[in-house]
Amino acid sequence: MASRVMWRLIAALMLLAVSVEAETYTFQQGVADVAHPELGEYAGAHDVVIATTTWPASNPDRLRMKYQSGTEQMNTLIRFEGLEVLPDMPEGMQVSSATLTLTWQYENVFWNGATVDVYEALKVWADPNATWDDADTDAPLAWEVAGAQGTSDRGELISSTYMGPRTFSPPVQYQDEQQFVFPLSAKLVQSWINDPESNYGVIMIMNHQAASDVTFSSSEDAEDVSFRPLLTIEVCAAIPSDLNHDYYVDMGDFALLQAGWGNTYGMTDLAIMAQQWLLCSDPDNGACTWTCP
Ligand SMILES: [Ca+2]
Ligand SMILES: [Ca+2]
Repeated sequence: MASRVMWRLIAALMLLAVSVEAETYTFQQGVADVAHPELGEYAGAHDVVIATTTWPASNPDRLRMKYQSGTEQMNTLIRFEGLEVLPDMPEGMQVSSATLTLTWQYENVFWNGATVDVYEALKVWADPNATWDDADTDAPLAWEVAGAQGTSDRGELISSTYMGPRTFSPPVQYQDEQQFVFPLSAKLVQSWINDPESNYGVIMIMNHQAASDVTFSSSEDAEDVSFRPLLTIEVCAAIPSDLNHDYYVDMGDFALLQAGWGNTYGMTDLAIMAQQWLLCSDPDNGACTWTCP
């Protein structure tokens, strides 16, 4: 029985493998995606550091996340506009993964290893006029909680990334031009493509469990455009049982399957749906390991 289910799953995957192909797109300020030159040179990146000090104003070419209880804090806001330039996705295709790559630049050395938390930003923030207290000093529009830390300022935690150890003795440092990859939410990035008006980007905050400080190139870094923040989007077929493409396998998909049994969705095996339902009713479940064919 188990082997029969497995065989059907393999057959379903093989069918998908021949019918669709994954596609990867990159967005970096002033750079054209070599795999998709038709999209042209990208110019939609915005980033700004909001801080309890005046550091950001004199360092527009840097992004920084810092937490030091009672003294200094810095959070970074990043937004990639214009993602609707992506070609219309064929039926059944959607963003399957997205990451943000940042390039390390020396600023401080002798700190603890850093953990950077990424949240969805929920307010329209201005570049470069966002500050620690205001999303936009011109509007004016204040953050609910200074530092964009209120529930109307930021959404759910998207990812929490430990960047590795740093110690004074023995001296272990992050290296100049070392790249760090921060996972984003595929569902969120898909929403930026479908509804550009809802794209407020993300806010990156040093995890408050431990004081630490990290510095990266911003989209204004003129030294080398390849140091600038890089958004990578992978597009491929949705989880086969996610019939309504909302990144969950749940009752909504089952209802669609019932209504269109045997013809509308090409999904006629309840065993496959049940297996994917168990794993993927919560897309943040690490066991929901659907990957592009
Ligand atoms: Ca900037
Ligand atoms: Ca679904």
